[in-house]
Amino acid sequence: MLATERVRRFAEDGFVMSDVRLDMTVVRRAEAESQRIIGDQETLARCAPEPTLTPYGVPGAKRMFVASGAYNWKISNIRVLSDVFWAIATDARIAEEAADLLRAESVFIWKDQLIYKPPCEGSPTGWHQDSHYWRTLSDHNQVTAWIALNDATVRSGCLQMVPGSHRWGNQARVLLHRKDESVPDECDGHPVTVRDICMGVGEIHFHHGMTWHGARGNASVEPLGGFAVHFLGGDTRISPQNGEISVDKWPRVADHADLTRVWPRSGSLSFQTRQ
Ligand SMILES: O=C(O)CCC(=O)C(=O)O
Ligand code: NI
Repeated sequence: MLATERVRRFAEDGFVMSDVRLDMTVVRRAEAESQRIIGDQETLARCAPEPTLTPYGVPGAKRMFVASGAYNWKISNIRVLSDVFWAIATDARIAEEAADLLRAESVFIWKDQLIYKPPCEGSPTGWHQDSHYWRTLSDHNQVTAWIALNDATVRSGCLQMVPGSHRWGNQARVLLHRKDESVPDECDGHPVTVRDICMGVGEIHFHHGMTWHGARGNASVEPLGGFAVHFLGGDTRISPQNGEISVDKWPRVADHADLTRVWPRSGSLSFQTRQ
């Protein structure tokens, strides 16, 4: 897809497929790394218990029991635990596409996370907007690249997106208080439709920080791994502390020493805080 066509579709729908597809050798290595880390008590002991709240490059791990006795896993910032994931998260081809979509001069990694759903009963992911959780950021111009480490189908736990929903503002109030896994039929006069995003192994899909999305559960006989990298532009500002009100005085992402710049590229990117 031409860059202009990708940007146009992203602006309209709030999501779009990437032209990049990872090599099978890289995907297989990432899968093996997922299994290694999930099974390594020593590494897990160094992870914070609540992944969504971890700052910058701090790894976090959370497991959620499913009825079969297996676990759904979320490992955040797995790139600092694994050079295989580091290489994928900083892949220049993905970063360049993210720069187009963010319309940003420079692109940084905000967070990453591995989502792992065991076979047969891996639980669904509820409807949400990623940027709603990132309250210390001055804007909602973020983009997530979701990379399929296995075939992601309706049966195995593919992503689901609501086209156009990135333009409807923060609807966390609507999304997070629903009793079931459904979305409302309409939102402020906009009809709500749901699209399943079926992907082959190694394929990459982008969604905007405000796009309504969730994911199906895994009812297939294989595990489902997804690696999500959340990107933001260098001009976004980060609040140094909760309650700070002077956005102008907040440091720009580009001035933060702790965040890894992935675009534009200058030389090689070394590990930031490899643990
Ligand atoms: O893969 C999933 O279950 C959810 C992924 C997600 O919410 C994201 O990548 O932002
Ligand atoms: Ni999400």
